Amino acid sequence: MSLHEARRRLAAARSVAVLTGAGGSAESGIPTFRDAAGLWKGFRPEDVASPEAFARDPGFVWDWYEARRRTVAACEPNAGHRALADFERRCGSFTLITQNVDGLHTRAGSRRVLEIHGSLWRVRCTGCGETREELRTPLPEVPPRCACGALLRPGVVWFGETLDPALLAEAWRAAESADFFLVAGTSGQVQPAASLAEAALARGAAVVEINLEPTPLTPRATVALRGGCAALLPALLLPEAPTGMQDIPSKER
Ligand code: BJW
Ligand code: ZN
Repeated sequence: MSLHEARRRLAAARSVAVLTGAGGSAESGIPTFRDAAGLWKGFRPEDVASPEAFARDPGFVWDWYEARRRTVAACEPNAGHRALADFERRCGSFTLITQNVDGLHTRAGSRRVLEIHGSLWRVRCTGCGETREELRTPLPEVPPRCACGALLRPGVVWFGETLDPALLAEAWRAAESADFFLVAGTSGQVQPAASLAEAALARGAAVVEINLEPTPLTPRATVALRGGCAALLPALLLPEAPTGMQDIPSKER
């Protein structure tokens, strides 16, 4: 019933924006951050993903990123990533905003992806500031160094760091002009990403959430679909919803 309602709202939308989080890649085999068996198990996030942690022990931080790069390199995009890529090709006005740094949306065929938390596959020099792609894993040396001699760091956004202003501005524009805003696989605990859905709600957009669990957004979502992204993104976005998907437990406003 609610999947039906979400599809009806989507069919009526002129401008669509999507925000994805770690839950979107969970079914590809990539651990999330805050679930019980998540990436942070045994660590406080700030102890690994922060400029202070890197300044204290760049080798430790790089070991963690290298382990993640290896995991991601061995994983494939799932049916949810593919459904988003397919939808982009059919939708006139579409923006995909992701908090994920794994690159799986692009590997699935999405053309324009706003990677607001950066990418595991980019490095940036802490000395000269040069940014480049780095696809090799394992890296020849850990921690890696730039030709200028300074340490390279992962091209991601850590706690306490600002997001790329141009990317963030584009994400805000998309959220504020969307009449359908989809939030998939994110706990909504990290700012400013979590506020994008609030902005869309404030502008009167239909906000549809896909998640295994309730989040702070759930009570205010127009439709909250409870389930995994790999099944629900195709069920929502593909032209023909697979049969048997009409009974997804959900909450409708
Ligand atoms: C499934 C599923 C399946 C599972 N299907 N669903 C205002 C108030 C308070 C604090 C702040 C504030 N503004 C800024 C801050 C500070 C901070 C922040 O937000 N802290 C909060 C934790 C309180 N934000 C920042 O520092 C940001 N910078 C900033 O705002 O700059 C200005 C500023 C600076 C300082 C002070 C004030 C302002 C930067 C944030 C950068 C976040 N970086 C990370 C690491 C990136 C690099 C890396 O990957 O290593 O980004 S942290 C981590 O969290 C990562 C993720 O992108 C991000 C979000 O996580 P996500 O995707 O939601 O994952 P989970 O695990 O939390 O949730 C998974 C969800 O999926 C769950 O709900 C599951 O149920 C679900 N799920 N399987 C569907 N199959
Ligand atoms: Zn350099």
